[in-house]
Amino acid sequence: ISTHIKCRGGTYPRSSIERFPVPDDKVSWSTDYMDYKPANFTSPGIHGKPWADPEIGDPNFKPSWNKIDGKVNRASHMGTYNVVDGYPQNPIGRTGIIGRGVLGRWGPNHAADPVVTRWKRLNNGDVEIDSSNKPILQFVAIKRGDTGEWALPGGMVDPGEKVAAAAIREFQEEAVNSFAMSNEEKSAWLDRFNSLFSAGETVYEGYVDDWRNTDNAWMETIAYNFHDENGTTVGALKLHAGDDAVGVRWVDITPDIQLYASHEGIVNEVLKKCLSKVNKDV
Ligand code: RP5
Ligand code: MG
Ligand code: MG
Repeated sequence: ISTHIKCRGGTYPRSSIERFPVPDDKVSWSTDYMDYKPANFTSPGIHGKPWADPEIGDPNFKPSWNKIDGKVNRASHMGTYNVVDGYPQNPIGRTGIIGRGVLGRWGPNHAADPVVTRWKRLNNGDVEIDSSNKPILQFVAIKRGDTGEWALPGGMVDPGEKVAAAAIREFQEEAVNSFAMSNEEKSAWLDRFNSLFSAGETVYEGYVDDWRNTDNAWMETIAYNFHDENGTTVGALKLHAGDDAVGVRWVDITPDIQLYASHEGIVNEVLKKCLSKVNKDV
């Protein structure tokens, strides 16, 4: 990903702040943009939240940029980012807005995304084939409460949490509503799918073109594929939307699929990977 589109132009969501226009050729920080006058916006709602940083300049806030800072990972998957006058700089470029917007962390905000997949099957159990003779891959998508878009059931990594564990926890919360389960039920559920989750493969790590990004705060993720080849484990589950998800279902991965942020790129990578394994096995 060498540019961003969804976090440029228009009104910053859940605010009345207009992003300063950034044409394609002015995204890069290495290109001069003399007239660039981005609005400064940090949502009042994040102040004092346990998951949010203090303001830059607060005497009690001494962040270590570009590294693991206590329990908070302030390193980027995109390499070393610049810190200009105390403010981390978006590694992709300008977004038309400075401040943190609705994001809690200055610099990278780390998320984890589970891509849970199975082959689409006919009633007789055979794998369904598309018009170009390829098996159809499906993944678990949730409908986001904030934008109404279909998305991976991902979420933020908690301080100190392992990223893969965050991906599995978010899947439980958003796609099977683990909030309705007791702690015993939750760990029994994890044990039941242990072999699937421990065989997860990393399919993407890096920047996410998320509408919340600003010049000083942005989303990054690690996406894992948990693939149920026979459709008998997670593939046979009953799904229940939970937390901030307002819907959940199995969605066919097609090349023209449209999803939240950079998620279509991620699921298309998973499709490529799963199809290449099928070809090897034949
Ligand atoms: C996206 O936002 C990530 O890829 C992840 O899916 C999600 C995390 O944010 P929340 O779902 O917690 O809002 O950028
Ligand atoms: Mg969540
Ligand atoms: Mg989420």
